[in-house]
This record gives sequence, C-alpha cells and structure tokens, in this order.
Amino acid sequence: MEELRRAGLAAGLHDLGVTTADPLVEARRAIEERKAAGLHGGMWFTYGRPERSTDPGRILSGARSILVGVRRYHREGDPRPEANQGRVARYVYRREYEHLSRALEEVAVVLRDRGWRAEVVLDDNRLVDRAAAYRAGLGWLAKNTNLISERLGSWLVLGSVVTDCPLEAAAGVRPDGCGPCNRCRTACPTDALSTAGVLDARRCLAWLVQAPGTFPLRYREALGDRLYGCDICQEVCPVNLRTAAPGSDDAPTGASPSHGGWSDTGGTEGSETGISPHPDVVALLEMDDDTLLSQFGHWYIPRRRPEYLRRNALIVLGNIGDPADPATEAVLARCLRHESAVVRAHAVWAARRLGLDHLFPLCGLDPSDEADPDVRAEFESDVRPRIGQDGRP
Ligand code: B12
Repeated sequence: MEELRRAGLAAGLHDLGVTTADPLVEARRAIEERKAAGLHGGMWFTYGRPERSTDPGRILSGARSILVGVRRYHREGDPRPEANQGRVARYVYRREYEHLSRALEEVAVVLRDRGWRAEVVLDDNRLVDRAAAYRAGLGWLAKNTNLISERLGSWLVLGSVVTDCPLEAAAGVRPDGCGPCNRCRTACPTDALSTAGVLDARRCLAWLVQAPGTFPLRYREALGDRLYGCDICQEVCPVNLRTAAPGSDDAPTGASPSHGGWSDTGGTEGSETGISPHPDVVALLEMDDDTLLSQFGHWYIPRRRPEYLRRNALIVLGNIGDPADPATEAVLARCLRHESAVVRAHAVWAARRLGLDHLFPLCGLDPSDEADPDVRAEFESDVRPRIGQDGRP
C-alpha cells in the first residue's frame, strides 16, 4: 500500500484511502429514497441505475478493493467577478478531472505491473464517488452532502481505482465533523439543504444550471452572477475557511508541475482551460454555436445545446447587467429575436428585470402574437425590476 500511496501522491493526489469492493449499501438506500421523494429533480447520473452505481463489482469482475484518491483544487482567494462577468464554480477553473484521472492511472499502473487488474473510474455514472471515499476513511459526509476532509476541507474532486488486488481497507470511517454547525444550510439561497445531508436537487443552483428546460422563475434572482456551478455551501464552511488559509497543509507530496501542482493564484487568475474563470456574459451571448461549444463544451451542457448556456447567461445578465450600456441592449435585442424559444423566454425575463421593456416592440416581439407558450408566460410572470424609481440600477 505504501508504494501505491507514494505513486498517487507523487502524481498529484492529496490523499488516498482504501475500502473494500463491497456494495455501497447506504448510498443505494439514499439514492432510492431521494428518487422516491422526487429530490433528484430528474437527474440520472448515479441515480439512473443505483443497483449498478453502488456495486463496484460491476465495474470489474472479481473486484476486491477500491483505492480512492482525492485532489484538492482550491486554496485561497475570493474571486470577485467584474462588470458583466459570470461566476464559475471553482472546480471548473482548471481541468481537475484530467489531473485526477492521470494520477489515478499511475496508481493503476503500479497494480497492473504486479499482475493485478485495475480500472480507473471518476465522476462516472458507474460509482457513487463520495460514498466510496467516505468508506475509505478520507472524510465525513457533511450536512451540505460534500465529503469533507479534516485536513483538506471539501474543495476536492474524487476518483477511484477498482482492483482485484486484496488491500487492507481503512480501519473505520471518519466521525462527523459538522457538529452543530449549519452555516451551509442557512447560506443556501434556495433552501436546497432544508434536511441536513440531503440535497433537494430541484432547488440546487448547481443542478438547475445543468438541467434542461426553463430555469425556475423563483430561483433566477438567487442565481445572481452564477453562470455554471455553485459554491455557496462550500464557501461558508468553517472547515474550508480554516484549511484554505495560507500555510495550511495542502501541497501534494512531490507533485510535479506537469500534473498541475499548486499555483499561488488561488485560482483567481488565469485558467488552464483557456477561458476566463469569469466569462463575460455579453461576449458569451454574442458567440455563435460553434464558438460557444469550443469554449465551454467541456462543461456539462444538457444535450450539448448552446441555448442552455445562453439561458444561464441571460439570467446572469438580468441580475448584474448595466441597462444603460448599449452593449446590453444590443445583445438582448439579438436574443429577443433568437430562433430558440428558451433563449427568447429568458431574454424577455432579463429585459424586464433590467427595465428594458421598450425593446419588445423594437424587436417585433408581441406577447399576443408569440406562438411559444413559455415565451408568452414570461410576459405575464412576476419580475422584480432592478431599476429603482430614479431610473438607476
Ligand atoms: C449528481 C451529482 C451532482 C448533483 C447532485 C449532488 C448530490 N448531492 O447528490 C449536482 C449537479 C447538484 C451536483 C453538484 C455538485 N457537485 Co456533484 N456530483 C454528482 C455525482 C455525478 C453523483 C452524486 C450522487 O451519486 N449523489 C447521490 C446521493 C445519494 O449522494 P450524496 O448526496 O453524496 O449522499 C450522501 C450524503 O448525503 C450522506 N447522507 C445521507 N443522509 C445523510 C444525513 C446526514 C445528517 C448527513 C450529514 C449525511 C447524509 O449519505 C449519502 C450516501 O453516500 C458525483 C460523481 C459520482 N459519480 O459520484 C458528483 C460529485 C458528488 N460532485 C462533486 C462536486 C465537486 C460538486 C459541486 C461542488 C460542483 C459545483 N461547485 O457546482 C456541487 C456540490 C453541491 C452539493 N452540495 O452536493 C464531487 C464531490 C466532491 C466532495 N468533496 O464531496 C463529486 C464526487 C464529483 C467528483 N468525482 O469529484 N453534483
């Protein structure tokens, strides 16, 4: 095990634990209960076939052990987007899963060199990663549902090597470290964590930006400037505030820069994905489909339809855009004429929120002529304009 651990840490993991390949019984129960209660909000992923996603034996026949690796992706710094910039969850600043995957592959190679079979699996519908990590003793399952490591916090991505090699499993799971703290639950602007440790995906902004269809009206203001993902329940976590402090123990032992060892920017500057961590939503709305997909195609976009990215960007624009800026008007006018009803509908909302209703007749948009019921509904919905009586935002 020491050799495997050394290989993993040298390749960029921040911790590594072992559990058996026995079925993840509690995770299966949790998934089935949430599905029965509708809390999954239509998500599939591991929810689609829980009998498979909680049985590591289906990933590799004869599996005996799972090595679970974690990679920490955030240290410090509070990214503050500027005018027109959307906020993106920290885990997509860099290609964290690629780094994690490469590191886990190195662990798998050590096993294969010794004649064992080993399969790397991460962020995949075939395995509930957090449940495996919890059982491997890497952290506790918190009230915000994230796996929190006492030493590293919860800014982690998780992945596994499933193998037929018998390894000594963790002696026990980590005891709960949340105690009476409920900061994540009270900070969630949509109350998605009303039951501790149980996420109501129908209210979770991180899911809603990935879900197809119309973005629920009642959560659009709460989305604020979030274009993709949501970090609120982690930002406020005291363990994260403590472990993100400069000098906290976070350097992967022997990590090579080629595996994305830490930069001191705290993720606030630059991005190895080649796009800004805070994309300008006006610029995004001006892009054609091909450009959008080439820039953001590595994000999870429902059915890979760019209209959903535009939908999110329009809500952000409605929440943070400057109605006095001609670029705002120009891009909204373009979206109000868009062929996609999803785009038109959210453009109507954004225009109303910014007090730019005069654009409707200018763009030939008449609620009584509009064929699409979702777009029509946007004219009748309750929208709280951001413009004060004095005409200023
Ligand atoms: C579907 C999914 C989502 C969904 C739903 C998340 C969810 N909570 O179920 C959405 C899109 C909302 C999402 C969001 C995010 N996700 Co996600 N997601 C997944 C995915 C694909 C499956 C998760 C799953 O199986 N859920 C099923 C349920 C049953 O699991 P659970 O919520 O973890 O439930 C456990 C606990 O709640 C606990 N529990 C049950 N009852 C109780 C009661 C109490 C009191 C307590 C304390 C605990 C507890 O036991 C359950 C079983 O283990 C995994 C990848 C994978 N293949 O596993 C990534 C994964 C969970 N996501 C991850 C990340 C990074 C995120 C985001 C931070 C991204 C972002 N910034 O937007 C957010 C975090 C939001 C949150 N609070 O969960 C990481 C988690 C890292 C970590 N430290 O835990 C994972 C593991 C991806 C990865 N491989 O790194 N995600």
